[in-house]
Amino acid sequence: MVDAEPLDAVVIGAGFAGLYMVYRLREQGFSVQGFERGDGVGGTWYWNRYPGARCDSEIMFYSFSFLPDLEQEWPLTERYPGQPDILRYLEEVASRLDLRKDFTFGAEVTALEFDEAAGRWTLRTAQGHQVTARYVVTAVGCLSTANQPRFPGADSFRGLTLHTGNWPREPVDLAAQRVAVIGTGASGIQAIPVIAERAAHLTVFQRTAQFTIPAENGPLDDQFVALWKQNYPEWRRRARHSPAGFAYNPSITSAFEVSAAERRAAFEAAWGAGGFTFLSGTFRDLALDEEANETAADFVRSKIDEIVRDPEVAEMLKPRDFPIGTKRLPLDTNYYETFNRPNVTLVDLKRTPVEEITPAGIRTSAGHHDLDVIVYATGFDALTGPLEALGIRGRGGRSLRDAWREGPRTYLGVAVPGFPNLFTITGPGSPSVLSNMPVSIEQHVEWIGDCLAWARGHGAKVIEATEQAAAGWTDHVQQVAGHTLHPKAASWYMGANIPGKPRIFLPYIGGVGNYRDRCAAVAANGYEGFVTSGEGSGDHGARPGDHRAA
Ligand code: NA7
Repeated sequence: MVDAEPLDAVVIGAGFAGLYMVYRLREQGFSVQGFERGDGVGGTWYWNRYPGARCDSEIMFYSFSFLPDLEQEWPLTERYPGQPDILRYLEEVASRLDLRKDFTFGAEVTALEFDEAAGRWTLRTAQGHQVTARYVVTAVGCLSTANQPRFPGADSFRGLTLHTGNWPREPVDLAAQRVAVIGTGASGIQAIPVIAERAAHLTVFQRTAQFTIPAENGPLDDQFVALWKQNYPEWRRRARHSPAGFAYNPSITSAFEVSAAERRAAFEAAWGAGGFTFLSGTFRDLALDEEANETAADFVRSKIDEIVRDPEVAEMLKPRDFPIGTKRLPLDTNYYETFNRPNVTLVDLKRTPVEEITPAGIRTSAGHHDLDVIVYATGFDALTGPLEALGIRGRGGRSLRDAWREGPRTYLGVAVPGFPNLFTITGPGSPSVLSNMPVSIEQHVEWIGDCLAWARGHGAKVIEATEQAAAGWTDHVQQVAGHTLHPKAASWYMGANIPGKPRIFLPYIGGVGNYRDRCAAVAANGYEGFVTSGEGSGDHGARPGDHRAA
């Protein structure tokens, strides 16, 4: 399957990012083809079909802002949209914009090689497609390469083995089954209460206890929805210029400006209201000051004591290894409550580690658990994993994996020196997973679209971030993270969940609004930090920033 027609651009992925990028480039008159390994659109929401899968962003913010008609028509049913709703939304977007014809589905990209003489990329898939394109835009998501631990004997298990991030499309019947869930991150915390209701018995294998905050999910009031829809443009504007892509005001009060009783009352109110504002909306120093952070952590531990009836189980569930919020804070529905059920057992893997998987279950140092199903809720090789899996080779045949051996080096999280004409939507070094994704995705898609239009307008065939710009940005990303408590946790933000992965803070924590301004300034200054050349490699690097955007 060799496509002889050279393209202007290829886009990899058909989630929020890939759908909008293909649409945008098509509208701008570029010839563009999307490649997607799944058999349909959806990205994250195509793969994560596990029981209880739901978005932790509120539904009002979790959609595109560039489709005003759909924005008005789409029902805002529950506070947090479930996986089936989001998938339906993206399918509707694909239909309305007639996007499926521009994608090749069931096509897993395994090689992307840059031809320096031609200034073009060649893309190959495992299924035998081959195309060339001037530009590559990756829209592969930040959490799409599953982390699959290799326990001894794992292949011998006779029951069903599943991963939350790669859940089958056909319904999985867990009724009357003895189920294990390994992992208590955001996915495990969503899945555990729902699986517990269906399974005969559920054993939860916990390595690190997690803080979680009630989601307080539920139907949205009609009047609230009507008012929200009337004011949508203003909500969207505020989200774009906010710290995390939501239109809420962060607190300006320190945890120590109030009395202990007032502090507790503030946490109690936020716990009752549900959602991420438990941290950002209560006190301004929870992410910055260990003592302040500890007041919130203590509050959650006290809630665990209130909710969980068995004191020994409550103790096992209390997180003590990291400041609250430095690992992604999950939102839950009845998570701690689930451990009061008679059909649920909690196993602490730090005390009694897994020794092996057997044909009949899991053996820990304390004994054997008989099982029919093992669910790995063990997360992802975040941010860098999905990009490194594409087999990207840039100038001099250098692989991206090699270039990032000591951690990702990017300019604005959107471009990589040595890899010309390659753009990474929500790549490492951008707000990405620390933000409401559709807001960050729209900003990247629009910025990349403008950049390619500018390059075309200026006759540039090759555009590439400079080493210097990437070094400056990469240092800045680490510096900003260093002002927070985040580097103190062994989190996937730090690459700590993957053995051998460098410990570097991967996303940009400087805020969505600030980041947007920075990107806009780069564009306004003639794509400062990029170099362009007219044809192939001929005059590479000849014209750094000598154009001004129209
Ligand atoms: P996470 O947040 O990475 O959670 C994975 C969980 O699996 C976490 O509790 C890990 O424990 C545990 N884990 C990972 N490897 C192992 C091994 N080898 N043995 C036992 N336990 C293990 O992934 P999620 O899918 O829950 O969430 C990812 C993001 O998706 C989420 O933050 C949202 O943004 C959406 P650990 O804490 O590392 O000790």
